[in-house]
Amino acid sequence: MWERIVDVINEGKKFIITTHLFSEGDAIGSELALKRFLCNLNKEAVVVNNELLPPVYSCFDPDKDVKFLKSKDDNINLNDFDAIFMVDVAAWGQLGDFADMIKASRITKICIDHHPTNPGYADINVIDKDASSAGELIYDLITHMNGELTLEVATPLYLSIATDTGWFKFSNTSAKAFKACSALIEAGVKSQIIYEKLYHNKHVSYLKLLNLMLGTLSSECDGQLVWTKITKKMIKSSGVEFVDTDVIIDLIRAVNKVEVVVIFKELGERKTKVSFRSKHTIDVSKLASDFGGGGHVRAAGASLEEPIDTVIGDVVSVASELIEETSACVSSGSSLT
Ligand SMILES: [Mn+2]
Repeated sequence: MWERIVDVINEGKKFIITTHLFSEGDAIGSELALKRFLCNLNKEAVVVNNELLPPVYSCFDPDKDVKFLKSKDDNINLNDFDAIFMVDVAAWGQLGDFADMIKASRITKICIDHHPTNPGYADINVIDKDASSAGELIYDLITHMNGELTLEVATPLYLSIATDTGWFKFSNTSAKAFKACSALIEAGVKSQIIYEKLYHNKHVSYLKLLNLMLGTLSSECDGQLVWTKITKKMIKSSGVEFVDTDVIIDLIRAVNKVEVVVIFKELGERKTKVSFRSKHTIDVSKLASDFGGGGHVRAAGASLEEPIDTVIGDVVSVASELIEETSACVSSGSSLT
């Protein structure tokens, strides 16, 4: 599966790496690990994203390796590079306007991803929907090439796998993911410190936002569908700088009847981000793709050019319909055996 990519790496000198908008642990971990691995092979590699690094991840990037596409200091000419790696990117649309630049260039386009909705849009595609994370695939590539698992490479790989499996809680928590993490811990990764940096770092303003979000909690379908929203006003009045929705998603998911959790985030007057999570029966990647997004069976998202309340109305009605259809013919998949 890696032959073509190994050839590109061996024959090339200069590489560029990028990932999707709204980047998170898997996206950032994968690109940092790949960059450091390529540099260990004495290649030149730069990470360029179409957005700034979310501040919670800056401790994983002490040398400021992640560059911002629109920064005035770095002038990126894609034709200067041998190949671009797009990691954890399921579709061109997830790259924003960077996609047009990449498509218009002569550069060899490589996609390494694990989203089942990925159509294989690049010149070379390694898409493994059974991989827990893009980071697990980068781990595979590195071990396939007998690369060294230095701590600088291992730490972002662990960040990828741990965050994309919800710290080994989700259905993608596999024996392979644990094997990779076992090797990463042997390489010196400090799991507890990574967890604390990510989740025990919140300001008290975050609890204020959580309180406001819980105040907007609503449900449908006898409590199987629960949603909440984050408006710009709520962010401003609570004073938070970085909104981490994982905590609220986990809180809602802890309620026994809940099957689908939806979080609506207002990004602008006519711009709304929707995050979907499900527990057992609903394929939220299908739900997300109905609204122009995509993702996984249990975690997916979409961005819409509509005001938040319009989006809430549309999404809740489609999701309710799907839940009602599904619960009529499927029993819960929560059996232990
Ligand atoms: Mn991922």
